[in-house]
Amino acid sequence: MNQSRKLMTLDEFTIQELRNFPQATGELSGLLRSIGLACKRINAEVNRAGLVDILGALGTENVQGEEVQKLDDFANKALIDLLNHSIYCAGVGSEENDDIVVFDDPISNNSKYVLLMDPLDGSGNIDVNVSIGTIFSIFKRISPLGQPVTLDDFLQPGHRMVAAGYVIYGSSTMLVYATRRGVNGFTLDPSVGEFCLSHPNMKCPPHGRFYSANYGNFGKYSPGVQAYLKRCETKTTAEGGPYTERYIGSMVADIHRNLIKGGIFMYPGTTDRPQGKLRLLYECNPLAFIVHLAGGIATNGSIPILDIKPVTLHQRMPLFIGSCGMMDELMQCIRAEG
Ligand code: AHM
Repeated sequence: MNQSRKLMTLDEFTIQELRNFPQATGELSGLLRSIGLACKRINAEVNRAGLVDILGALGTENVQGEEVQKLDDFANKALIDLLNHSIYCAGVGSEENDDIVVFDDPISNNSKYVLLMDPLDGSGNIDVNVSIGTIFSIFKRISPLGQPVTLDDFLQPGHRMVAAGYVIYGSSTMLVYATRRGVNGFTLDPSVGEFCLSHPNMKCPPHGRFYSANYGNFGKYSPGVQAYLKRCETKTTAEGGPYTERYIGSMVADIHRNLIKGGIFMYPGTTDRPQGKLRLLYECNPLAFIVHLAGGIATNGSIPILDIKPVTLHQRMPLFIGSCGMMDELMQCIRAEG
């Protein structure tokens, strides 16, 4: 490794981006910095999770009726507290809160942006040391400045998103951040505590060999989805080799791998859960934005995820997302088989 190579930190990167936009106020960069700081705190807790009494369930249920893990709760509070004390965000919608959290003070009411987040995705994996992640998306409010934000500011279709990202707490900790200018990945350097640009201008390969689905649900998938999965079992990839099934059950990790190596991830509707499991606002939308900006595709099986107008904060949506060539093949199967 070339030791003299200068790694650009997340702060340096956002400042450099600002230089290209003299009219920018710096609010979005400030918001990203706050998210980065909160995620460093979450990372520290995730890394210590086996050592302190923070593993396991808190004993309460979130609005989805799922058990809240202690780390989920910590991550949710860390992000909301930090954003509340910053001056860059007018309110937050979180998977862990029933309603939006409005930062109703004179400075926050003049912030342009609202944030939606899944503070700790894949939390069912916390106890077993599998990679988990924080997912977020940023929208410009549609309500007038100077007032508290309203629910409508959060229920905007994904194509209006300004930025989105995720942090994966894995073998290394990485922040992947997308704006309309592209997708960039920053790896946390623990020696200096900074996210450093390690994956500039990320592109999702058009083809890949990984397909990720929960096979336990196979019998409950639609004929089109079953046909595609059978196709992956029997046909060869665009490069000629076999497809490989990889499903971690932690979508940030599954999608991160497929984004870098090429692949497809799906959480389809099932006969007993036609809308699937994943939340449109906290999981599908931000990952769809990132993958789309990297050249991939994300749909609910019939329309692009980013075109869906949300109806409620916590609504669920089937998700098919990944390399454009593989997504085309999937859509052919869905069209042919239903
Ligand atoms: P969570 O928000 O409770 O963590 O659930 C979301 C996770 C995704 O990360 C993952 O892809 C999916 O649930 C796995 O679900 P399943 O175990 O049903 O395959």
